[in-house]
Amino acid sequence: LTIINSLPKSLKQNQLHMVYQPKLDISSGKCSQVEALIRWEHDGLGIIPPTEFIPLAEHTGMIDLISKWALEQVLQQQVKWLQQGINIKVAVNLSTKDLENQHLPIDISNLLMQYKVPAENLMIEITESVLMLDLARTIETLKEIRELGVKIAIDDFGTGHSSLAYLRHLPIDEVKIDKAFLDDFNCDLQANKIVKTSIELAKSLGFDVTVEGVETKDVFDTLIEFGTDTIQGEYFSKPLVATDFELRYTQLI
Ligand code: G
Ligand code: G
Ligand code: MN
Ligand code: NA
Repeated sequence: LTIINSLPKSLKQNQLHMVYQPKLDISSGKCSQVEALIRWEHDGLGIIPPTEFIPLAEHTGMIDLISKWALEQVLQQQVKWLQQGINIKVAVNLSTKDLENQHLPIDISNLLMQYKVPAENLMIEITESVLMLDLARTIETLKEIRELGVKIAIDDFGTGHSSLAYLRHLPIDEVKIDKAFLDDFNCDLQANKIVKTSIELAKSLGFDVTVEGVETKDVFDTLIEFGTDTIQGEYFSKPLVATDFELRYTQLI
């Protein structure tokens, strides 16, 4: 718990930054989206992975601070990119805790106006654990965010307890199939079938599909055959700091 106590100070001292992982649109063969992933370089402790501090932040209520920082960081970056002619959608990971905050839609709306970034350039990623909240209220909150023009993705799909049958009730745009399914992709026919079926079902429900964690050409080729819209993973690009992304982007468009 002590590391999380130093978070406000670390934020002030700019010890947190975002990296951006490009996503490849299969139909255009281009990069039109990136996912923002938070990094904390603590001056005493070195790099603290988000899998360590995000749960602590959720537990202590400090997630509000992180999520607000993350949204502002991404919108500031968008302002710079739009000025450079880089017009892409950026996805931000929010916590299930954020969805419990009834002010979230108005907060997002205010930030979009403050930075003058088009709503469609922003995507929110939430995990399927949002389904454990009050469903009616969650749907209402997601609807309000989506009415702003912001896109919504369900992240890590397949790791929780829900099914696509549940997702059909949610006002979302995209399903991101968890990288865990790719672990034994080639040697495990069952894992392979789950991914294929998930892609087909998600698409038949009208959602875009991203598969994440794609590391090899074999998996990449198979996923294209399965009909995924977008792929994300080290085969295409690892997460990059903003300036590296800018260099890479000119090669990607
Ligand atoms: O980038 P990496 O693989 O280390 O991310 C690990 C986990 O941390 C992922 O589940 C990712 O969704 C989460 N994560 C990364 N950045 C953020 C962020 O800005 N906010 C939240 N809430 N989670 C994040
Ligand atoms: O938000 P989400 O849980 O989807 O977080 C994505 C995580 O996956 C990040 O921590 C990111 O660093 C990681 N990641 C990105 N590309 C790859 C990949 O090709 N393989 C693996 N194993 N992890 C990846
Ligand atoms: Mn994510
Ligand atoms: Na994931």
